[in-house]
Order: sequence, then structure tokens, then C-alpha cells
Amino acid sequence: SNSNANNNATSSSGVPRCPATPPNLVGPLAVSKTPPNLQAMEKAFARVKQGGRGAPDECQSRYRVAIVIPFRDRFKHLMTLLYNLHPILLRQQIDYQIFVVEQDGTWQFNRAMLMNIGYVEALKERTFDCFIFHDVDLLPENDKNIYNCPQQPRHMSVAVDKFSYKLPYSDLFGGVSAMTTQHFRLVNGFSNVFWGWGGEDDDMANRIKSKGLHISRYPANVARYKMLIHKKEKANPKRYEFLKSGKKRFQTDGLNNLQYEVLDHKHLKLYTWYLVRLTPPN
Ligand code: NGS
Repeated sequence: SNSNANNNATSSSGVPRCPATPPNLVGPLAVSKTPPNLQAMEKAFARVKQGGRGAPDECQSRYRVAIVIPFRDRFKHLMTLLYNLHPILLRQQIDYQIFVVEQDGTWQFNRAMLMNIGYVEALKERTFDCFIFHDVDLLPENDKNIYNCPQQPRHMSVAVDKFSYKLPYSDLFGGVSAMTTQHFRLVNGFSNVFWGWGGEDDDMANRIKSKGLHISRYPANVARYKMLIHKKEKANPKRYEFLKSGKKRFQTDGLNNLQYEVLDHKHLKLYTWYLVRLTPPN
């Protein structure tokens, strides 16, 4: 077919398209939990461009990916994740940009809204084929866990050390997960009603199923992560109630009623940063 014939064609930019399998992957990696200081890190990642962007020079990447990290108060974890993640994404020959979306204030955390905002703001900067939503405390242990654009939504943090490298339940979509730009739009993004810990990822799993899509996964020996230790957040007592009534809200609660204010926005060396104030939707 036409697309096959074009597989190894030289692109308009003069470099060939990247191979389907990146050539320099290592496999299992030694995760580092002690990153050097920010200055040393910025120096070490010479190939990373302002805003936390990377792309292969030697070939035209097959995927343009936005990595969205919902964030508050965990700067050390963020540095550790960036230290581990940038080299992996570069080896994977992804054309990527890392977006850190920080919630202002001390009100309960709303992970889902921060991810919705990451989606909306990233697409104002450039087009992206897909989005990877990434908890700040999960460190990938294998670079064959490719951060590319999935045919079906992909749950990526399948095997986490904290859970003895076993998937806790089959519909889990939390931790690290990937969706194409179109699929995320199709399901109206995440629900905005989940304040505090828990449930927003399960609601997304329900949205995915309601559109006839399903959660895909890489094998557990590849989709491995180490979790950084932190204090457990207070669970949202309403999460089961909201989950149960979620279906009624899929069309009206999500990207299309998202309300927030961008307080600050910077293209830092290792990531693009948004500080946002969330508005609880009525
Ligand atoms: C479920 C939560 C999910 C959460 C998962 C794993 O119980 O949001 O645990 O959490 N669902 C509800 O509370 C309804 S973890 O142990 O990784 O922090 O993602």
C-alpha cells in the first residue's frame, strides 16, 4: 500500500523517517532516585531544548507526544522524574514536550482538571498526536516501554514496585496512561468533579469503554515503574458516588465545561510550566 511504500521515505525535512523500532534502547534500566542539582541537570541534558522539548536529529520522529504531569509541592520528585525520563524519551526517538501543570493554592488537589488543562494548553502551542498523563512519583524502569501514540488508550504503569509488580485490578487507568489527541477529545477528557484522591482514573476507564474503546497494555516485564515514597493524600469520600453517577455527566463534564485561570507560564529548560487556578464547575 501507499503508506507501506512511504515507510522509509525521506521526509520533506531531508532526514529519513525514524525506524519502527528505535535502535539504541537498553531494556531494563537502573533507576536513579538521587538526581544532581538543577544546574548540573540542565547542563547534562544538552539535547533537551527550552520548554523540555526533545526530538531526534538523525531522523523524522513518528510521534509527537505531550507528556502532562499534574503537580503540586513535589519539586524533588519532579527533578527525579525528569532526570530519569528525558534520556529515555530521547532514546525512543520521540518528538516530545513535557508540560508540568501546577495547581495553585491549598484547596484539594484535582489531578483530572490539571490533566485536562495540560491537554488544552499544549494544543495551543503545537499539534500533538497523543498525550501521556504521568504521575510525578513514577519512574520508568525499562526504555522498551515506548511513550508513543496508542491505537487504543494505553495504561502504561502496569507493574509498580509498590504493588509487587502486579496490576491491582484490570480496569486501572491511573499512574501513567496514554491516549491519542482524538480519543481524549472523543471522551470529553477527564471529569472535573473529583477533588482529593481517587476515582478520576476509574471514571476515565468508564468513559473509554462507553465509546467502544478499551484499555491496552504492554507486557508487565516492560511496563515497570518504581514509585517514590510520599505521604498518602486524603481520599475523596464522594468518589464512589461520583463514579456511579459518572455516565450521566460524560457529555457535560470534562473538556467542554473546564474552567481555570493561567496565573503563570514559563518555558523552563527541562519542562514547560503552567501555574493554574482551578474553578470548581457548577
Ligand atoms: C483505586 C482508586 C483509583 C486509584 C487506584 C490505585 O481504589 O483512583 O485505587 O491507587 N479508585 C477509587 O478510589 C474509586 S494507588 O494505590 O496507586 O494510589 O488509582
